[in-house]
Amino acid sequence: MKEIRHFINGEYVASSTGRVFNDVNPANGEVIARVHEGGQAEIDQAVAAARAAMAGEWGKMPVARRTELLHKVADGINARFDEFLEAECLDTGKPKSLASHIDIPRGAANFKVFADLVKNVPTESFHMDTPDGAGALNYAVRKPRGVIGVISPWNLPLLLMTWKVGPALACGNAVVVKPSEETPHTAALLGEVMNEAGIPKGVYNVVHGFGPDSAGEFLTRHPGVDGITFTGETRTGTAIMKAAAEGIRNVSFELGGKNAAIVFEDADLDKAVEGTMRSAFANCGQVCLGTERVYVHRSLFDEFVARLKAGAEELRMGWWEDAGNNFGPLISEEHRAKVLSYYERAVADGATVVTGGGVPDMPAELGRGAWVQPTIWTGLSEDSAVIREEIFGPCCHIAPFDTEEEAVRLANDTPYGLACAIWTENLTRAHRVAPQIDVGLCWVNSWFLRDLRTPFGGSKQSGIGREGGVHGLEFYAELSNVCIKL
Ligand code: NAD
Ligand code: 6OD
Repeated sequence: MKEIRHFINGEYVASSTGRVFNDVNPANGEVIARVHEGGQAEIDQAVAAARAAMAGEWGKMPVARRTELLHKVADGINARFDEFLEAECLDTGKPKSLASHIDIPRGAANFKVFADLVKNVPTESFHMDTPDGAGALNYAVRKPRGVIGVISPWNLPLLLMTWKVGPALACGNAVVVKPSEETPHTAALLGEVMNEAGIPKGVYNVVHGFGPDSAGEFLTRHPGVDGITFTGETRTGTAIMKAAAEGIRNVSFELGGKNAAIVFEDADLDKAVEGTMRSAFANCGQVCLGTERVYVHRSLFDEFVARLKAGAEELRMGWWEDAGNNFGPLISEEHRAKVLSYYERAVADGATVVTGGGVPDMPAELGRGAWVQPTIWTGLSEDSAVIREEIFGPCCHIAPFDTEEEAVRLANDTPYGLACAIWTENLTRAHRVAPQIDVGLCWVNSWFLRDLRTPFGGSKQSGIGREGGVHGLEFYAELSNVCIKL
Protein backbone atom coordinates (compact mmCIF):
# COMPACT_ATOMS: atom_id res chain seq x y z
CA MET A 1 0.00 0.00 0.00
CA LYS A 2 1.29 3.44 -0.94
CA GLU A 3 2.27 5.70 2.01
CA ILE A 4 2.02 9.47 1.94
CA ARG A 5 4.47 11.16 4.29
CA HIS A 6 4.96 14.75 5.38
CA PHE A 7 7.32 16.95 3.36
CA ILE A 8 9.48 18.87 5.80
CA ASN A 9 12.73 20.69 5.06
CA GLY A 10 12.95 19.15 1.61
CA GLU A 11 12.50 15.55 2.78
CA TYR A 12 9.66 13.07 3.14
CA VAL A 13 9.29 12.10 6.78
CA ALA A 14 7.05 9.71 8.73
CA SER A 15 4.94 10.74 11.72
CA SER A 16 6.73 10.46 15.03
CA THR A 17 3.61 8.85 16.53
CA GLY A 18 3.34 6.28 13.74
CA ARG A 19 -0.33 7.27 13.30
CA VAL A 20 -1.75 6.90 9.79
CA PHE A 21 -5.19 7.36 8.22
CA ASN A 22 -6.76 6.09 5.00
CA ASP A 23 -6.91 7.99 1.74
CA VAL A 24 -10.06 6.69 0.04
CA ASN A 25 -11.05 6.90 -3.62
CA PRO A 26 -14.63 8.18 -3.41
CA ALA A 27 -15.60 6.61 -6.74
CA ASN A 28 -15.35 3.04 -5.42
CA GLY A 29 -14.59 3.32 -1.70
CA GLU A 30 -11.15 1.70 -2.05
CA VAL A 31 -8.26 2.72 0.17
CA ILE A 32 -5.56 4.04 -2.16
CA ALA A 33 -2.92 5.15 0.35
CA ARG A 34 -2.09 5.39 4.03
CA VAL A 35 -1.39 8.94 5.07
CA HIS A 36 0.84 9.89 8.01
CA GLU A 37 -1.02 12.03 10.52
CA GLY A 38 0.99 14.97 11.77
CA GLY A 39 0.88 16.15 15.36
CA GLN A 40 2.48 18.97 17.30
CA ALA A 41 5.99 17.53 16.68
CA GLU A 42 5.64 17.63 12.87
CA ILE A 43 4.15 21.13 12.93
CA ASP A 44 7.02 22.30 15.17
CA GLN A 45 9.57 20.81 12.75
CA ALA A 46 7.87 22.27 9.66
CA VAL A 47 7.57 25.75 11.17
CA ALA A 48 11.21 25.62 12.33
CA ALA A 49 12.28 24.59 8.80
CA ALA A 50 10.28 27.45 7.29
CA ARG A 51 11.74 29.98 9.71
CA ALA A 52 15.25 28.72 8.95
CA ALA A 53 14.57 29.11 5.22
CA MET A 54 13.48 32.72 5.79
CA ALA A 55 16.67 33.40 7.74
CA GLY A 56 18.81 31.71 5.09
CA GLU A 57 19.26 31.66 1.31
CA TRP A 58 15.53 32.08 0.51
CA GLY A 59 15.16 35.18 2.66
CA LYS A 60 18.07 36.84 0.86
CA MET A 61 17.34 35.62 -2.67
CA PRO A 62 16.97 38.34 -5.33
CA VAL A 63 13.45 38.61 -6.77
CA ALA A 64 14.66 37.70 -10.26
CA ARG A 65 16.10 34.39 -9.05
CA ARG A 66 13.07 33.64 -6.87
CA THR A 67 10.65 34.16 -9.70
CA GLU A 68 12.82 32.13 -12.08
CA LEU A 69 12.58 29.20 -9.64
CA LEU A 70 8.79 29.57 -9.48
CA HIS A 71 8.61 29.31 -13.27
CA LYS A 72 10.55 26.06 -12.93
CA VAL A 73 7.97 24.81 -10.42
CA ALA A 74 5.18 25.52 -12.93
CA ASP A 75 7.17 23.80 -15.69
CA GLY A 76 7.80 20.88 -13.33
CA ILE A 77 4.08 20.40 -12.71
CA ASN A 78 3.40 20.50 -16.42
CA ALA A 79 6.23 18.05 -17.11
CA ARG A 80 4.56 15.59 -14.71
CA PHE A 81 1.03 16.54 -15.76
CA ASP A 82 -0.24 12.95 -16.02
CA GLU A 83 1.02 12.03 -12.54
CA PHE A 84 -0.70 15.07 -11.01
CA LEU A 85 -3.83 14.31 -13.00
CA GLU A 86 -4.03 10.71 -11.81
CA ALA A 87 -3.28 11.67 -8.19
CA GLU A 88 -6.00 14.35 -8.19
CA CYS A 89 -8.59 12.16 -9.91
CA LEU A 90 -7.97 9.21 -7.60
CA ASP A 91 -8.28 11.40 -4.50
CA THR A 92 -11.48 13.12 -5.67
CA GLY A 93 -13.03 10.82 -8.28
CA LYS A 94 -13.49 13.85 -10.55
CA PRO A 95 -13.50 13.21 -14.31
CA LYS A 96 -10.23 13.49 -16.18
CA SER A 97 -11.94 15.90 -18.60
CA LEU A 98 -12.42 18.39 -15.74
CA ALA A 99 -9.11 17.99 -13.91
CA SER A 100 -7.05 18.12 -17.11
CA HIS A 101 -8.83 21.32 -18.12
CA ILE A 102 -8.99 23.16 -14.75
CA ASP A 103 -7.20 21.64 -11.75
CA ILE A 104 -3.75 20.75 -13.06
CA PRO A 105 -3.13 23.56 -15.59
CA ARG A 106 -4.34 26.15 -13.07
CA GLY A 107 -2.20 24.50 -10.38
CA ALA A 108 0.84 25.19 -12.57
CA ALA A 109 -0.28 28.63 -13.79
CA ASN A 110 -0.66 29.93 -10.22
CA PHE A 111 3.15 29.89 -9.87
CA LYS A 112 3.88 31.74 -13.13
CA VAL A 113 1.18 34.37 -12.75
CA PHE A 114 2.26 35.51 -9.29
CA ALA A 115 5.98 35.32 -10.11
CA ASP A 116 5.41 37.67 -13.07
CA LEU A 117 3.21 39.95 -11.00
CA VAL A 118 5.73 40.38 -8.20
CA LYS A 119 8.49 41.26 -10.70
CA ASN A 120 6.41 44.08 -12.14
CA VAL A 121 4.31 45.56 -9.37
CA PRO A 122 5.24 49.10 -8.26
CA THR A 123 4.92 50.63 -4.80
CA GLU A 124 3.76 54.15 -4.01
CA SER A 125 5.91 57.17 -3.22
CA PHE A 126 5.02 60.69 -2.03
CA HIS A 127 7.06 63.83 -1.92
CA MET A 128 5.94 66.03 1.00
CA ASP A 129 6.56 69.63 1.93
CA THR A 130 8.27 70.41 5.24
CA PRO A 131 8.49 73.75 7.16
CA ASP A 132 12.18 74.19 6.32
CA GLY A 133 11.34 73.97 2.63
CA ALA A 134 13.64 71.01 1.96
CA GLY A 135 10.85 68.45 1.89
CA ALA A 136 10.79 64.73 2.50
CA LEU A 137 10.38 61.67 0.36
CA ASN A 138 8.23 58.69 1.34
CA TYR A 139 8.37 55.37 -0.38
CA ALA A 140 6.87 52.02 0.47
CA VAL A 141 8.77 48.76 0.56
CA ARG A 142 7.10 45.33 0.36
CA LYS A 143 8.53 42.68 2.65
CA PRO A 144 7.50 39.06 3.01
CA ARG A 145 5.16 38.50 5.96
CA GLY A 146 7.23 35.50 7.10
CA VAL A 147 5.92 31.98 7.60
CA ILE A 148 2.44 31.48 6.15
CA GLY A 149 0.15 28.66 7.30
CA VAL A 150 -1.88 27.41 4.32
CA ILE A 151 -5.01 25.38 5.07
CA SER A 152 -6.80 24.11 2.00
CA PRO A 153 -9.96 22.14 1.13
CA TRP A 154 -10.63 19.05 -0.97
CA ASN A 155 -12.78 20.30 -3.84
CA LEU A 156 -10.01 21.69 -6.09
CA PRO A 157 -7.02 20.47 -4.09
CA LEU A 158 -4.00 21.48 -6.19
CA LEU A 159 -5.63 24.58 -7.68
CA LEU A 160 -6.74 26.06 -4.36
CA MET A 161 -3.52 25.16 -2.53
CA THR A 162 -1.25 26.67 -5.21
CA TRP A 163 -3.58 29.69 -5.44
CA LYS A 164 -2.13 30.46 -1.98
CA VAL A 165 1.36 28.93 -2.19
CA GLY A 166 2.08 30.68 -5.54
CA PRO A 167 1.65 34.26 -4.26
CA ALA A 168 3.12 33.39 -0.84
CA LEU A 169 6.39 32.19 -2.37
CA ALA A 170 6.42 34.91 -5.03
CA CYS A 171 6.38 37.47 -2.21
CA GLY A 172 9.30 35.69 -0.54
CA ASN A 173 7.49 33.90 2.28
CA ALA A 174 7.94 30.27 3.33
CA VAL A 175 4.88 28.06 3.82
CA VAL A 176 3.59 25.19 5.90
CA VAL A 177 0.65 23.58 4.10
CA LYS A 178 -2.04 21.46 5.73
CA PRO A 179 -3.96 19.97 2.81
CA SER A 180 -7.38 18.45 3.32
CA GLU A 181 -7.26 14.99 4.86
CA GLU A 182 -9.44 13.86 1.94
CA THR A 183 -6.95 14.89 -0.74
CA PRO A 184 -3.31 14.64 0.41
CA HIS A 185 -1.81 13.39 -2.87
CA THR A 186 -0.97 16.41 -5.00
CA ALA A 187 0.37 18.53 -2.13
CA ALA A 188 2.75 15.65 -1.38
CA LEU A 189 3.77 15.24 -5.02
CA LEU A 190 4.48 18.96 -5.29
CA GLY A 191 7.35 18.46 -2.79
CA GLU A 192 9.23 16.45 -5.42
CA VAL A 193 8.71 19.20 -7.98
CA MET A 194 9.95 21.84 -5.50
CA ASN A 195 13.18 19.86 -5.00
CA GLU A 196 13.61 19.28 -8.76
CA ALA A 197 13.12 23.01 -9.40
CA GLY A 198 15.79 23.94 -6.82
CA ILE A 199 13.52 25.64 -4.28
CA PRO A 200 15.65 25.74 -1.09
CA LYS A 201 14.82 23.33 1.72
CA GLY A 202 12.23 24.51 4.20
CA VAL A 203 10.46 26.94 1.84
CA TYR A 204 7.60 24.52 1.05
CA ASN A 205 6.52 22.16 3.82
CA VAL A 206 3.48 19.89 4.01
CA VAL A 207 2.06 18.31 7.16
CA HIS A 208 -0.90 15.96 6.71
CA GLY A 209 -3.67 15.46 9.20
CA PHE A 210 -7.09 16.63 10.31
CA GLY A 211 -8.42 19.93 11.65
CA PRO A 212 -9.41 20.07 15.32
CA ASP A 213 -6.84 18.65 17.75
CA SER A 214 -4.65 17.65 14.80
CA ALA A 215 -2.21 19.22 12.34
CA GLY A 216 -4.66 21.94 11.22
CA GLU A 217 -5.32 23.33 14.67
CA PHE A 218 -1.67 22.96 15.76
CA LEU A 219 -0.58 24.93 12.70
CA THR A 220 -3.02 27.78 13.31
CA ARG A 221 -2.03 28.00 17.00
CA HIS A 222 1.72 27.93 16.34
CA PRO A 223 3.37 31.21 17.43
CA GLY A 224 5.96 30.82 14.66
CA VAL A 225 3.27 31.25 11.98
CA ASP A 226 2.94 34.90 10.92
CA GLY A 227 -0.26 34.67 8.89
CA ILE A 228 -2.90 32.10 7.98
CA THR A 229 -4.61 31.73 4.64
CA PHE A 230 -7.59 29.41 4.66
CA THR A 231 -10.16 28.14 2.19
CA GLY A 232 -12.99 26.07 3.57
CA GLU A 233 -16.19 26.21 5.54
CA THR A 234 -17.31 29.37 7.29
CA ARG A 235 -17.57 27.47 10.60
CA THR A 236 -13.94 26.34 10.32
CA GLY A 237 -12.98 29.93 9.54
CA THR A 238 -14.50 30.99 12.85
CA ALA A 239 -12.31 28.47 14.74
CA ILE A 240 -9.19 29.54 12.83
CA MET A 241 -9.88 33.22 13.43
CA LYS A 242 -10.02 32.57 17.18
CA ALA A 243 -6.65 30.77 17.00
CA ALA A 244 -5.17 33.62 14.93
CA ALA A 245 -6.27 36.19 17.52
CA GLU A 246 -3.54 34.87 19.80
CA GLY A 247 -0.48 36.86 18.72
CA ILE A 248 -2.63 39.07 16.42
CA ARG A 249 -1.83 37.10 13.26
CA ASN A 250 -3.32 38.22 9.96
CA VAL A 251 -5.82 36.00 8.12
CA SER A 252 -7.05 35.66 4.56
CA PHE A 253 -10.27 33.66 4.31
CA GLU A 254 -12.18 32.20 1.35
CA LEU A 255 -15.27 30.60 2.87
CA GLY A 256 -18.64 29.14 1.99
CA GLY A 257 -21.41 30.46 -0.22
CA LYS A 258 -25.07 30.09 -1.12
CA ASN A 259 -24.79 31.63 -4.52
CA ALA A 260 -27.67 32.82 -6.67
CA ALA A 261 -28.13 32.95 -10.41
CA ILE A 262 -30.65 35.41 -11.89
CA VAL A 263 -32.11 34.70 -15.32
CA PHE A 264 -33.86 37.81 -16.62
CA GLU A 265 -36.60 37.78 -19.26
CA ASP A 266 -34.11 39.21 -21.78
CA ALA A 267 -31.53 36.42 -21.23
CA ASP A 268 -30.22 34.26 -24.03
CA LEU A 269 -31.77 31.04 -22.76
CA ASP A 270 -29.21 28.77 -24.44
CA LYS A 271 -26.38 30.57 -22.65
CA ALA A 272 -28.26 30.70 -19.34
CA VAL A 273 -29.06 26.98 -19.37
CA GLU A 274 -25.52 26.00 -20.43
CA GLY A 275 -23.99 28.28 -17.77
CA THR A 276 -26.30 27.07 -15.02
CA MET A 277 -25.61 23.45 -15.95
CA ARG A 278 -21.95 24.16 -15.16
CA SER A 279 -22.51 26.37 -12.12
CA ALA A 280 -24.89 23.88 -10.47
CA PHE A 281 -23.33 20.55 -11.45
CA ALA A 282 -19.61 20.97 -12.29
CA ASN A 283 -17.34 19.02 -9.94
CA CYS A 284 -20.51 17.32 -8.64
CA GLY A 285 -21.64 20.69 -7.27
CA GLN A 286 -18.57 20.96 -5.04
CA VAL A 287 -17.45 24.42 -6.11
CA CYS A 288 -17.67 27.26 -3.63
CA LEU A 289 -18.82 29.55 -6.47
CA GLY A 290 -21.54 27.12 -7.54
CA THR A 291 -25.20 28.05 -7.91
CA GLU A 292 -27.65 26.50 -5.45
CA ARG A 293 -30.42 29.14 -5.87
CA VAL A 294 -31.69 30.00 -9.34
CA TYR A 295 -34.21 32.83 -9.79
CA VAL A 296 -35.84 32.85 -13.23
CA HIS A 297 -38.22 35.45 -14.64
CA ARG A 298 -41.73 33.98 -14.60
CA SER A 299 -42.05 34.29 -18.40
CA LEU A 300 -39.13 31.83 -18.89
CA PHE A 301 -39.62 29.72 -15.80
CA ASP A 302 -41.26 26.57 -17.24
CA GLU A 303 -38.97 26.40 -20.23
CA PHE A 304 -35.85 26.97 -18.12
CA VAL A 305 -36.84 24.25 -15.63
CA ALA A 306 -37.55 21.77 -18.44
CA ARG A 307 -34.25 22.49 -20.19
CA LEU A 308 -32.14 22.29 -17.02
CA LYS A 309 -33.88 19.01 -16.15
CA ALA A 310 -33.03 17.61 -19.59
CA GLY A 311 -29.40 18.72 -19.19
CA ALA A 312 -29.10 17.21 -15.71
CA GLU A 313 -30.47 13.90 -16.93
CA GLU A 314 -27.84 13.78 -19.67
CA LEU A 315 -24.87 14.03 -17.27
CA ARG A 316 -22.73 10.91 -17.47
CA MET A 317 -21.33 9.38 -14.29
CA GLY A 318 -18.39 7.04 -14.23
CA TRP A 319 -14.75 6.23 -13.57
CA TRP A 320 -12.43 9.25 -13.92
CA GLU A 321 -10.58 7.89 -16.96
CA ASP A 322 -13.67 7.02 -19.02
CA ALA A 323 -14.02 9.21 -22.08
CA GLY A 324 -17.32 11.02 -22.08
CA ASN A 325 -17.76 10.88 -18.31
CA ASN A 326 -18.52 14.40 -17.04
CA PHE A 327 -19.88 13.80 -13.53
CA GLY A 328 -17.93 12.35 -10.60
CA PRO A 329 -18.89 11.29 -7.08
CA LEU A 330 -19.03 13.43 -3.95
CA ILE A 331 -15.81 13.53 -1.96
CA SER A 332 -16.77 11.01 0.74
CA GLU A 333 -19.47 8.86 2.25
CA GLU A 334 -19.71 11.39 5.09
CA HIS A 335 -20.31 14.27 2.69
CA ARG A 336 -22.86 12.19 0.80
CA ALA A 337 -24.79 11.67 4.04
CA LYS A 338 -24.87 15.46 4.50
CA VAL A 339 -26.03 16.11 0.92
CA LEU A 340 -28.68 13.37 1.11
CA SER A 341 -29.98 14.86 4.36
CA TYR A 342 -30.79 18.03 2.37
CA TYR A 343 -32.40 15.92 -0.38
CA GLU A 344 -34.72 14.48 2.33
CA ARG A 345 -35.25 17.88 3.91
CA ALA A 346 -36.33 19.36 0.57
CA VAL A 347 -39.09 16.75 0.26
CA ALA A 348 -40.11 17.24 3.89
CA ASP A 349 -40.35 21.00 3.26
CA GLY A 350 -42.70 20.42 0.32
CA ALA A 351 -40.41 20.67 -2.70
CA THR A 352 -41.32 19.35 -6.10
CA VAL A 353 -38.43 17.11 -7.14
CA VAL A 354 -37.96 17.98 -10.82
CA THR A 355 -35.20 15.41 -11.24
CA GLY A 356 -32.87 13.31 -9.09
CA GLY A 357 -33.23 13.40 -5.33
CA GLY A 358 -31.43 10.19 -4.48
CA VAL A 359 -28.62 7.75 -5.14
CA PRO A 360 -28.08 6.47 -8.71
CA ASP A 361 -27.75 2.81 -9.66
CA MET A 362 -24.09 2.32 -10.39
CA PRO A 363 -22.25 -0.66 -11.84
CA ALA A 364 -20.97 -3.11 -9.22
CA GLU A 365 -17.36 -1.87 -9.36
CA LEU A 366 -18.51 1.66 -8.39
CA GLY A 367 -21.25 0.50 -6.02
CA ARG A 368 -19.35 1.56 -2.88
CA GLY A 369 -18.67 5.06 -4.18
CA ALA A 370 -20.21 8.31 -2.89
CA TRP A 371 -22.50 8.87 -5.89
CA VAL A 372 -25.60 11.06 -5.82
CA GLN A 373 -28.02 12.14 -8.51
CA PRO A 374 -27.92 15.68 -9.85
CA THR A 375 -31.05 17.20 -8.36
CA ILE A 376 -33.39 20.09 -9.14
CA TRP A 377 -36.24 21.31 -6.97
CA THR A 378 -38.97 23.89 -7.31
CA GLY A 379 -41.66 25.05 -4.92
CA LEU A 380 -39.71 25.60 -1.70
CA SER A 381 -40.32 28.58 0.51
CA GLU A 382 -37.34 30.93 0.87
CA ASP A 383 -36.99 30.13 4.59
CA SER A 384 -36.31 26.40 4.02
CA ALA A 385 -32.88 25.24 5.23
CA VAL A 386 -32.36 23.94 1.67
CA ILE A 387 -32.46 27.56 0.46
CA ARG A 388 -30.60 29.09 3.42
CA GLU A 389 -27.69 26.69 4.02
CA GLU A 390 -24.74 25.70 1.82
CA ILE A 391 -25.22 22.09 0.66
CA PHE A 392 -22.09 21.75 -1.55
CA GLY A 393 -23.67 19.12 -3.74
CA PRO A 394 -25.03 18.84 -7.32
CA CYS A 395 -28.37 20.46 -6.67
CA CYS A 396 -30.27 23.69 -7.07
CA HIS A 397 -33.69 25.15 -6.35
CA ILE A 398 -35.39 27.20 -9.08
CA ALA A 399 -37.90 29.90 -8.16
CA PRO A 400 -39.79 32.40 -10.35
CA PHE A 401 -39.66 36.19 -9.93
CA ASP A 402 -41.58 39.07 -11.50
CA THR A 403 -39.52 42.23 -11.09
CA GLU A 404 -35.86 43.23 -11.10
CA GLU A 405 -36.15 44.59 -7.54
CA GLU A 406 -37.53 41.28 -6.36
CA ALA A 407 -34.70 39.33 -8.01
CA VAL A 408 -32.06 41.53 -6.38
CA ARG A 409 -33.74 41.21 -2.98
CA LEU A 410 -33.94 37.42 -3.25
CA ALA A 411 -30.31 37.07 -4.39
CA ASN A 412 -29.12 39.20 -1.46
CA ASP A 413 -31.25 37.47 1.15
CA THR A 414 -28.44 35.28 2.54
CA PRO A 415 -25.72 35.60 5.18
CA TYR A 416 -23.18 34.64 2.48
CA GLY A 417 -21.71 36.94 -0.18
CA LEU A 418 -19.45 35.00 -2.48
CA ALA A 419 -20.68 34.89 -6.08
CA CYS A 420 -23.62 35.52 -8.40
CA ALA A 421 -24.31 34.88 -12.09
CA ILE A 422 -26.64 37.26 -13.95
CA TRP A 423 -28.07 36.28 -17.31
CA THR A 424 -29.32 39.16 -19.45
CA GLU A 425 -28.68 40.51 -22.97
CA ASN A 426 -29.53 44.02 -21.75
CA LEU A 427 -26.24 45.79 -21.07
CA THR A 428 -27.88 48.62 -19.13
CA ARG A 429 -29.60 46.14 -16.85
CA ALA A 430 -26.37 44.20 -16.35
CA HIS A 431 -24.52 47.33 -15.23
CA ARG A 432 -27.44 48.39 -13.04
CA VAL A 433 -27.93 45.05 -11.29
CA ALA A 434 -24.36 43.72 -10.87
CA PRO A 435 -23.23 46.36 -8.33
CA GLN A 436 -26.42 45.82 -6.30
CA ILE A 437 -25.58 42.19 -5.55
CA ASP A 438 -23.71 41.87 -2.23
CA VAL A 439 -20.98 39.51 -3.41
CA GLY A 440 -17.26 39.54 -4.05
CA LEU A 441 -17.67 38.04 -7.55
CA CYS A 442 -20.46 38.80 -9.99
CA TRP A 443 -20.52 37.25 -13.44
CA VAL A 444 -22.70 38.47 -16.29
CA ASN A 445 -23.47 35.86 -18.96
CA SER A 446 -20.73 33.56 -17.70
CA TRP A 447 -19.56 31.66 -14.67
CA PHE A 448 -16.07 30.76 -13.34
CA LEU A 449 -14.42 32.84 -16.03
CA ARG A 450 -11.21 33.64 -14.17
CA ASP A 451 -8.64 36.37 -14.85
CA LEU A 452 -6.04 35.77 -12.16
CA ARG A 453 -5.21 39.48 -11.95
CA THR A 454 -8.65 40.31 -10.55
CA PRO A 455 -9.69 40.41 -6.87
CA PHE A 456 -11.11 37.09 -5.68
CA GLY A 457 -12.99 36.59 -2.42
CA GLY A 458 -16.27 36.91 -0.61
CA SER A 459 -18.16 39.49 1.38
CA LYS A 460 -20.41 38.92 4.44
CA GLN A 461 -19.77 35.41 5.85
CA SER A 462 -17.99 34.28 2.68
CA GLY A 463 -14.58 35.59 3.52
CA ILE A 464 -12.07 38.16 4.62
CA GLY A 465 -9.70 39.85 2.21
CA ARG A 466 -9.11 39.37 -1.48
CA GLU A 467 -6.59 37.10 -3.15
CA GLY A 468 -5.60 37.42 -6.81
CA GLY A 469 -3.47 39.97 -8.65
CA VAL A 470 -2.03 42.78 -6.59
CA HIS A 471 -4.86 42.40 -4.07
CA GLY A 472 -3.30 39.29 -2.52
CA LEU A 473 -0.15 41.27 -1.78
CA GLU A 474 -1.98 42.97 1.10
CA PHE A 475 -1.89 39.64 2.88
CA TYR A 476 1.27 38.00 1.53
CA ALA A 477 3.49 41.07 2.04
CA GLU A 478 3.95 43.76 4.68
CA LEU A 479 4.12 47.32 3.41
CA SER A 480 6.73 49.35 5.21
CA ASN A 481 7.00 53.11 4.64
CA VAL A 482 10.43 54.76 4.48
CA CYS A 483 10.36 58.55 5.10
CA ILE A 484 13.54 60.40 4.16
CA LYS A 485 13.95 63.99 5.27
CA LEU A 486 15.72 65.81 2.46
P1 NAD B 1 -13.41 22.45 5.84
O1 NAD B 1 -13.55 23.78 6.48
O2 NAD B 1 -14.08 21.29 6.47
O3 NAD B 1 -11.87 22.02 5.76
C1 NAD B 1 -10.92 22.82 5.10
C2 NAD B 1 -9.56 22.58 5.72
O4 NAD B 1 -9.58 23.05 7.07
C3 NAD B 1 -9.15 21.10 5.78
O5 NAD B 1 -7.78 21.03 5.47
C4 NAD B 1 -9.42 20.75 7.24
O6 NAD B 1 -8.63 19.69 7.72
C5 NAD B 1 -9.05 22.05 7.93
N1 NAD B 1 -9.64 22.26 9.26
C6 NAD B 1 -10.85 21.84 9.70
N2 NAD B 1 -11.05 22.27 10.98
C7 NAD B 1 -9.94 22.97 11.34
C8 NAD B 1 -9.54 23.66 12.52
N3 NAD B 1 -10.32 23.72 13.59
N4 NAD B 1 -8.34 24.27 12.53
C9 NAD B 1 -7.54 24.23 11.45
N5 NAD B 1 -7.85 23.58 10.31
C10 NAD B 1 -9.04 22.97 10.24
O7 NAD B 1 -13.83 22.63 4.33
P2 NAD B 1 -13.93 21.50 3.22
O8 NAD B 1 -15.07 20.61 3.60
O9 NAD B 1 -12.58 20.91 2.99
O10 NAD B 1 -14.30 22.35 1.92
C11 NAD B 1 -15.61 22.70 1.59
C12 NAD B 1 -15.92 24.10 2.05
O11 NAD B 1 -14.95 24.98 1.55
C13 NAD B 1 -17.24 24.62 1.56
O12 NAD B 1 -17.88 25.33 2.59
C14 NAD B 1 -16.86 25.57 0.44
O13 NAD B 1 -17.78 26.58 0.17
C15 NAD B 1 -15.59 26.12 0.97
N6 NAD B 1 -14.76 26.63 -0.12
C16 NAD B 1 -14.66 27.98 -0.28
C17 NAD B 1 -13.92 28.49 -1.35
C18 NAD B 1 -13.80 29.97 -1.61
O14 NAD B 1 -12.99 30.34 -2.43
N7 NAD B 1 -14.58 30.81 -0.95
C19 NAD B 1 -13.28 27.61 -2.22
C20 NAD B 1 -13.41 26.25 -2.01
C21 NAD B 1 -14.15 25.76 -0.95
O1 6OD C 1 -10.14 30.12 -9.48
C1 6OD C 1 -9.70 30.39 -8.37
O2 6OD C 1 -8.66 31.00 -8.20
C2 6OD C 1 -10.45 29.98 -7.18
N1 6OD C 1 -9.95 30.42 -6.03
C3 6OD C 1 -11.54 29.19 -7.30
C4 6OD C 1 -12.30 28.75 -6.20
C5 6OD C 1 -13.23 27.80 -6.36
C6 6OD C 1 -13.99 27.32 -5.25
O3 6OD C 1 -14.38 26.19 -5.08
